[in-house]
Amino acid sequence: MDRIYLDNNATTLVDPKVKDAMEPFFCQRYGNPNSLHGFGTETHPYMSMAIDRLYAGINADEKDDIIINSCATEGNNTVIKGVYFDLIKEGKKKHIITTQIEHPCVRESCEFVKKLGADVTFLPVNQDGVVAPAALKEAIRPDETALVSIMWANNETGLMMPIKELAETAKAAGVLFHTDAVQAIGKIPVDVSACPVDFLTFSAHKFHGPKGAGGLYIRNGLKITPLLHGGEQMGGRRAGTINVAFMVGMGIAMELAVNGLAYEDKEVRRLRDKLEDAIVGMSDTLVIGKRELRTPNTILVSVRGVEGEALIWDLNKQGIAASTGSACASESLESNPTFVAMSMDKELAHTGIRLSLSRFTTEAEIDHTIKAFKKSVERLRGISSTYSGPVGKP
Ligand code: 7TS
Repeated sequence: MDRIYLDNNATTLVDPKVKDAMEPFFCQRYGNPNSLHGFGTETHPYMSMAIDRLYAGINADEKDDIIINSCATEGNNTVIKGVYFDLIKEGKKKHIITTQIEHPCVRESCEFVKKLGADVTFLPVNQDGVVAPAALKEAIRPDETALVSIMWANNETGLMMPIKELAETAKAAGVLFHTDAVQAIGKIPVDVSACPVDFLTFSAHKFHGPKGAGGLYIRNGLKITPLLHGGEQMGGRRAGTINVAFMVGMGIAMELAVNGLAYEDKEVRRLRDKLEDAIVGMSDTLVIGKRELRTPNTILVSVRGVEGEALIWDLNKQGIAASTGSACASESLESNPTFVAMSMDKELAHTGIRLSLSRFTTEAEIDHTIKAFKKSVERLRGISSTYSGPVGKP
């Protein structure tokens, strides 16, 4: 076996069908869509098809907007800074609620607007590792809260938040609701018509599309100050020449991802559970979060006596790619708010590794990973001075 990729929450392989669909837009249909000549106008039907696929993928209404941008980091920055400029700077409202478990692009955007004068609450998660609607309800200040921003699924644990209830809680109080759905699209159904979110961000490279392409869904009629000023692209909501190739690729990737949801729920879940059962069957290992509360592809596991980083390096030597959590967060899992909140065995939950599968992961790869994982843990425990055998045994 050559190499095995189990870091799909960081990024994914571009589906060959997506790559093929993008190909003509580099050297043949490369016109600027805003140009009036044929090179420009011939791109328009392809852009419409792409946007239709994105609308269908999240079940958006035609009155809603989807702004094509460069990544989820851009979408999340746009919402938080846009709301700051629209509602907070003018002194109408001043409060934003987010959580302690958001991706750094949400967390740091909130820290940024906090420095400019916004008041930000970072909600903790409960013992299941999720944000409880009751906690959100309590944190909302009806006359002051401008925005709630809560991720749909966490990138490190795979834990899914009760987004519908959270969005309903915010809407009942008349507060705007944003969700970072990067780790939900292609893993679980995402339907904006069934869930009253105002803003939703996604990123193509997390569902087998190209890196550098993302989308920001905005519910009907909502105005938001743009992050990028310039040309009139995206109806004046996001300036910059449209990357037609990536937009087309993202559209196809969305369609394939949504068509693959049943496979994800059945087959990817079966392979994930097989790997997880084998890991949990080893002594002194802990998987974070109840299975039924997690996306079907993710495992965050902690192994007593073994540093996460050491395990990653050892697996890497065996050709297996895993991660210590988010590639964007350098802090150790010791300070991961989910671990802290779940108040589990602190020594065991001290450090961990994330294994994330995709629809391209095969059974043979999982079987190989199970053997390699056991080998790595035995080797590393053999050289660890802190591990002295399973707890509870002499
Ligand atoms: N939001 C979430 C929930 C993410 O998981 C990521 C990337 C982003 C936003 C940023 O997306 P981008 O489109 O700007 O790249 N998360 C990770 C990760 O877990 N490991 O590496 C990147």
